[in-house]
Amino acid sequence: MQSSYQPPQLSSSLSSKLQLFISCTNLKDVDIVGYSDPFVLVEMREGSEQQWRQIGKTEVIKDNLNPAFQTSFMITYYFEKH
Ligand SMILES: [Ca+2]
Repeated sequence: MQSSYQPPQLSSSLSSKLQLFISCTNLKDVDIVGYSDPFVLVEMREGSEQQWRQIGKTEVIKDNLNPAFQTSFMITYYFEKH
């Protein structure tokens, strides 16, 4: 008798979409007048990739050394690789 069982695809079952939210605390003040105007540049490198790939950039928040950014980023997280 032949089995028709198919093992689940590991690569798809061990990954999940994540929504990243970014905040910072106690940033350095580099503005002469007021406080710094921070933003975050998000880059990712997956698996054997050599180059960092730009995922995106948050908005600029004026005069804030403890910013909580509104912009979020959807990424795929692979559980077996980290
Ligand atoms: Ca400023």
